[in-house]
Amino acid sequence: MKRALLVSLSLGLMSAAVAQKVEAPITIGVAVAQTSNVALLGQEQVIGARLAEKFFNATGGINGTPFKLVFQDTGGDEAGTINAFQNLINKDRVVGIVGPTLSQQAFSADPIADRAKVPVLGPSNTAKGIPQIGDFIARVSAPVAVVAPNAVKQALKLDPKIKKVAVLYAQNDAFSVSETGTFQETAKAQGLSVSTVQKFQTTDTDFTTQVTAVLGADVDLVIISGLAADGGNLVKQLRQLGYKGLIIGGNGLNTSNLFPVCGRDCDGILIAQAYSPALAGSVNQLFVKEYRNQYKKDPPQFAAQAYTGVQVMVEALRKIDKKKKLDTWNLADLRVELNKQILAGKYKTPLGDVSFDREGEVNQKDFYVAQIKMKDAKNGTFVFLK
Ligand code: 1QQ
Repeated sequence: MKRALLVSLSLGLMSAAVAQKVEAPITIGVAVAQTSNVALLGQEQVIGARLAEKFFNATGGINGTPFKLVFQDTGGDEAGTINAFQNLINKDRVVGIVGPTLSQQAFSADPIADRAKVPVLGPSNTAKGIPQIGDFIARVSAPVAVVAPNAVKQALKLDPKIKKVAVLYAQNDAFSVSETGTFQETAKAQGLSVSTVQKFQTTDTDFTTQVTAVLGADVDLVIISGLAADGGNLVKQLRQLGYKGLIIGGNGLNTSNLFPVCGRDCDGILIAQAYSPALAGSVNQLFVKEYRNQYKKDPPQFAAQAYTGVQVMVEALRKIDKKKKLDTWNLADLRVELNKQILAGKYKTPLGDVSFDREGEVNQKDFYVAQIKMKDAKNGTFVFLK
């Protein structure tokens, strides 16, 4: 009697242990800016990632096992990003990381994940050189070299008489430096003359010096590579001091969180897009429907890209799990396998069909340009022109 009880007790304990092993949670890390000025961009990424978590768990998780996202706030700088990555890698023991928000942050934190052999998918890192950081670094955010030129071409379509351009960029931000390079090359390739190049810092709030130089150069197009807070204030000061021509904003201004910064002066800004809510196909249209239900507007690019980042990780995990049940207890091997599978796969995402080259650069087909249309001082929309 006693012995039978002991046997069944220990059997029970064993099966509990086995059950626990099978149910070890699958966690994917998300390291984006949830605080600081960079959260103007990062907030949209949190929303996109959460929508993906909800949708892909509702459609079976990893072949029947739910997964969980673990968020670590990077803040706006490099130190916060390194800290967030270290927590995700060592404490939360995630299989892979979607993040960070800025290329500036990626250049300092991605090497840590690469050395730890943890796959990273950049959801919004568009500077030249990101996938080349290491074997474990890939991105779903198309680079400035393929996205930014579309805005210049669109500006010339709207106003074929444009001849002289002023270019401004944040010199303390890796993405802005990379993007302005592309903008300047494109302008010259299109036969425009770059009359003045002005620098600023992402922490600047007063742009009088730069705006004075722009006005003095008598240009008919201004191109800005910065982030949302500085970029928005720069636009506002350009308009307040009398600049009347077209303005192109780079990817750092690509959010409706810009609207409260430049208000009515945001009106007319052209911004190239790596995402369109109008893209046909059920994957995007389901995403759009879910986003509209919750937020009563169209999803923005940064939400779509973060959604795609989570989706790629989930679909790669599903593939691995189909071949052989996921072993989250052997995390080091799983991370390596996940990295291989991410790069090998093809994905139908809100961005369209996505795959990767050997270095982890995203292959994506369609790009667009939108123009900001303000309704009043706080509310506006992105109107797609292309
Ligand atoms: C980068 C970017 C940012 C402006 C996106 C949030 O493209 O840092 O690469």
